Amino acid sequence: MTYLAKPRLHHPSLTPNALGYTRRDYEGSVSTLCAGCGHDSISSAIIQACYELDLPPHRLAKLSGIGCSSKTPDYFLGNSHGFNTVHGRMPSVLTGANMANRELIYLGVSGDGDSASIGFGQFAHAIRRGVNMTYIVENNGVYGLTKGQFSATSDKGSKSKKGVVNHDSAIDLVSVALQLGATFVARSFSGDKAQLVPLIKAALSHKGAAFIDTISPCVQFNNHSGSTKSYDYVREHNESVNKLDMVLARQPINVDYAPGSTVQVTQHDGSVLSLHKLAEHYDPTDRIAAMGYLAQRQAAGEIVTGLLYVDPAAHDLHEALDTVDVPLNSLTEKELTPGQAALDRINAGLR
Ligand SMILES: Cc1ncc(C[n+]2csc(CCOP(=O)(O)OP(=O)(O)O)c2C)c(N)n1
Ligand code: SF4
Ligand SMILES: [Mg+2]
Repeated sequence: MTYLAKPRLHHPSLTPNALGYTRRDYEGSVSTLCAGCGHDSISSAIIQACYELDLPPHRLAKLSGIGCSSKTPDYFLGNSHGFNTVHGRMPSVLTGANMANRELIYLGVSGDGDSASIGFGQFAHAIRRGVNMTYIVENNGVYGLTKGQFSATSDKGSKSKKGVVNHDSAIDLVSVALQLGATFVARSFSGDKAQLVPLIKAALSHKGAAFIDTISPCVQFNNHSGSTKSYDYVREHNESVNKLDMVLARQPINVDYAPGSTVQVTQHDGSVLSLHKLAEHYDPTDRIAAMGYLAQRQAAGEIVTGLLYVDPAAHDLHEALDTVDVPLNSLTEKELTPGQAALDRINAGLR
């Protein structure tokens, strides 16, 4: 048996959401990850976010690659569509699924090895194309599943569990996502649920490529004193740029305006992101400034977290390609074979 199903018991005190589902309905099977693994906390944040957003589980599609992180979709959203793809290939499968059926909500879950090493090209192209998805990297700086080798996000100078020093420069996926044109870019920490849950809710409501780099300590191989992805290191160097509240479009929207300290960002679906500034002068709608700020704080040894950039008027790949408004499998023979006159018109347009 490769997984353990959870008993279908609902505690009577669990509160149902607007759809009548409890948090339990968004869970998956029992996790087989190491006790204390950051990835389990991210699964829990995903469950909480989907429950709070009242998302119908059958409208979600979760996709992943290979790795401990990529195993996690088995541990949440047990009633949603799922596809555990090949190592580093999740982005292209997600892009294809999204092109075929634009009505589902796409959640890509990956690891730093999966996205910054073998799948770096796949990651880059899905982001630059603006695929409408939430893309979460569970970033522990190692290949956890294959026993702790450095990944491409391991910081230069950081040490392995056995004391080996990493001499290669790290790829910072947040900086790469900003440079490639992602329209929602955030970084968080698996140990900070108060920050992570609203970020996931906002990303799931965003139309376009939403990327969340989540530092997620690997307790087995990368939670020691020489690591820059350990619980202690991240807690000591975490610098949050803002505190996020997410107000759903279907609720009456009354947000508190605190002049000079709160930014309101309305997304395409009408939901409002209320960002309370913690870092002075930080503007999450200025992409170039965000890139400069990140580089500056990184040089000072800080790990910047929070919503780093959002473009509220983002466009996605379907708009760029001007695709039909409905899933491809709902097209009838009449639409798929419009006849000789339509073909003649197309041919004439190409001459
Ligand atoms: C094509 C291919 N190459 C290599 C592997 C071996 N492999 C499996 S998981 C993995 C790395 C996983 O690291 P990461 O994505 O960071 O996930 P983590 O386990 O750390 O969560 C590797 C190299 C594989 N399964 N397939
Ligand atoms: S090996 Fe590391 S990443 Fe994998 S389950 Fe254990 S703690 Fe998590
Ligand atoms: Mg990893």
